[in-house]
Amino acid sequence: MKPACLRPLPAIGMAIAVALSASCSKTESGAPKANAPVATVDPTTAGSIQVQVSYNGPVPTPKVINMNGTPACAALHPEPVLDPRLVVHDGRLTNAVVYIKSGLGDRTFAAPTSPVVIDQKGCLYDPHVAAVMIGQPLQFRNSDQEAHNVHGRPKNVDSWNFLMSRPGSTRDVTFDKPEVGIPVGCDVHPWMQAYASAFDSPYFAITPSNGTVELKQVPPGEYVLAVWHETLGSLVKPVTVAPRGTAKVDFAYQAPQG
Ligand SMILES: [Cu+2]
Repeated sequence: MKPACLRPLPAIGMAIAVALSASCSKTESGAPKANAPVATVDPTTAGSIQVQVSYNGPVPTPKVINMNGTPACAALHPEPVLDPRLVVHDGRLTNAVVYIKSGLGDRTFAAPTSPVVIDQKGCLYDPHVAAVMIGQPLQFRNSDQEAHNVHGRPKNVDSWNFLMSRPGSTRDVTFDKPEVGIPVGCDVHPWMQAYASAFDSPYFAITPSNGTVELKQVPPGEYVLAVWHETLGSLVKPVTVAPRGTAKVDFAYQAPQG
């Protein structure tokens, strides 16, 4: 564990800490297996995994987010904004993170250089759930006039916390280890919550409203596939990808009892 690169400010009227060092704009860089050769996937044998994530049971009526504590935020939303923590359409779950949990062995994969963006817009995170590869920038953008701080609270990688007060500003975070479901929040506006994940392979996807994703260009092999959701937790299943084959995996979460 590298030392945290962020230093708390003395109390300035709100319980936030702000990164003081420019070097902290990227918390970490580089992959832990940087010396290992990057895997090449043979396109003539690669297969795919089609995944459907379902939610069985009654879906609670989403709550309306109350922004009245910050009138400037509330004024941006003439229509009610619904809590995004459990979104189900026709029994399919949105914002579930599907990924290969194990089975890739020692393969290492090159990370895309293009960032994945989480925008702060209307005092909300867009998207609510995002994922990158290790070494790929996760870019926070502030499209609001309102100042936000971005506070990541991971378990394994270094935490981060910085203030974004300038409209249009961006700031990148990168990861040197995988971690799933890192809570990200704004301490100024407590309803602002997002989740970030970092993976050491490109085999991950976040379910859209139809609850269905496809992991492509997967080498033939036996894997453990996992899905994570912020309120429902994790499920795992084994899956075998045959050469040029398409494996299908259905995950089904059950509605919590009571
Ligand atoms: Cu905020």
